[in-house]
Amino acid sequence: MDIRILPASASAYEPDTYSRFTGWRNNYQLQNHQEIRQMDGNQSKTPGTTCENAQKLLQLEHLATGIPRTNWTLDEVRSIYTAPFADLMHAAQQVHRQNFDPNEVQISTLCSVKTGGCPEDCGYCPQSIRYNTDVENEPLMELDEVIANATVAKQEGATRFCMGAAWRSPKPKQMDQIVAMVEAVNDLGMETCATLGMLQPEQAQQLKDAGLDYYNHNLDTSANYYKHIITTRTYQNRLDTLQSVRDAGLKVCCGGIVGMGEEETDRADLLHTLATLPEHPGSVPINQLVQVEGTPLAATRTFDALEFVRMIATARILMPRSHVRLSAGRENMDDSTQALCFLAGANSIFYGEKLLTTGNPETEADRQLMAKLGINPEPGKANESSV
Ligand code: SAM
Ligand code: DTB
Ligand code: SF4
Repeated sequence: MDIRILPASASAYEPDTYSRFTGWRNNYQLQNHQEIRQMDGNQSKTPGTTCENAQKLLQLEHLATGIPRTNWTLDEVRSIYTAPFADLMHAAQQVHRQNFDPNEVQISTLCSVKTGGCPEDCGYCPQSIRYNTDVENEPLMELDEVIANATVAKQEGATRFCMGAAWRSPKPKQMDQIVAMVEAVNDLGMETCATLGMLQPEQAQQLKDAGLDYYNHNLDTSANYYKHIITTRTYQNRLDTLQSVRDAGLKVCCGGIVGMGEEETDRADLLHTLATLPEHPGSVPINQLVQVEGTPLAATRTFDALEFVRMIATARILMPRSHVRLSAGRENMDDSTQALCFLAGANSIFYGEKLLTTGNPETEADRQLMAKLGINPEPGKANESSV
């Protein structure tokens, strides 16, 4: 039986192809069963496989090409996110293998170079001055201490060092100090990443000139849900910073957080926004909320592990050449969940026993997990061939 279901003229990218799909969880139900009827009649059904199943699979494979595109429709994102789990995983793995070695994971280590006392009101964050958490405010870290931390991180196997500061945005003097840190970490042969809050175009340029590789600035959640999480800066502020970062020629690291009480539609919206930026972010961190006592989101309902895996798999399909980072929240995930995330296409982690202020799995536990899964660290720029 010939199961070419889409008419030859129908491209995966034409909205018409998808307007026939309805609903959210029922997104695969055809409004028009014409093609199914054409295929039906028990001519040559594979045992256990209905024509409708074949339709679903073809639909997903049509979307999961492994070739980057930035014109995804929200319906497409939703239909990927809500696909039957096995189909979603299969498609994500195909895309992953097309673009990456599936047994390699990029290793980043975080360092909080300026901790606590932040004036912003991000509802998830233990570093906001507005919430009563155990985080102690600290001044900007001395350059020597940053170099010492980066040296240890490198010895432990990290190839990227990410410096985080609890700022709304950096001031000129602080920029000079950060520039010195970036230059010093670069000299160690590590990739550098910084996350310092909002940036003006000239600040992004200054970081680029210092040799910074990546700038992390997350969208955090959907544009709609955002107002429930942060009021002191807008979604547009975040998009503007990302624009400045891109314009300066820095690589973008941008993702979000799940488990903040948002709906499934918000997660799809966030992924849609990320995947339709003018360029896909080079790194896409998917964080699971780390609930910290004293923050407004401390008692949010527990997030379902398989939803997290869906998030990773959908990000992998939508942004096939980006590193998708299984980011904060690993301490609360068992080995099986993490393994599923790697199968779904996650290929980056934060390594080291601390994130910025909260815990991360012990390095020995991570080593054992990677050994059990046969995962190797992705070589960093120090190991790149100069030929
Ligand atoms: N202050 C800068 C900013 O917000 O842009 C940089 C540091 S901030 C801590 C970086 C990111 O960490 C946030 O955008 C958020 O996505 C993530 N983050 C912070 N607290 C978190 C938590 N409790 N759980 C998960 N992710 C968190
Ligand atoms: C990202 O997406 N997650 C990291 C990094 N980028 C800066 C931060 C996670 C922070 C978790 C809470 C904490 O440790 O303070
Ligand atoms: Fe400040 Fe960043 Fe925390 Fe928001 S996420 S409160 S901006 S440190």
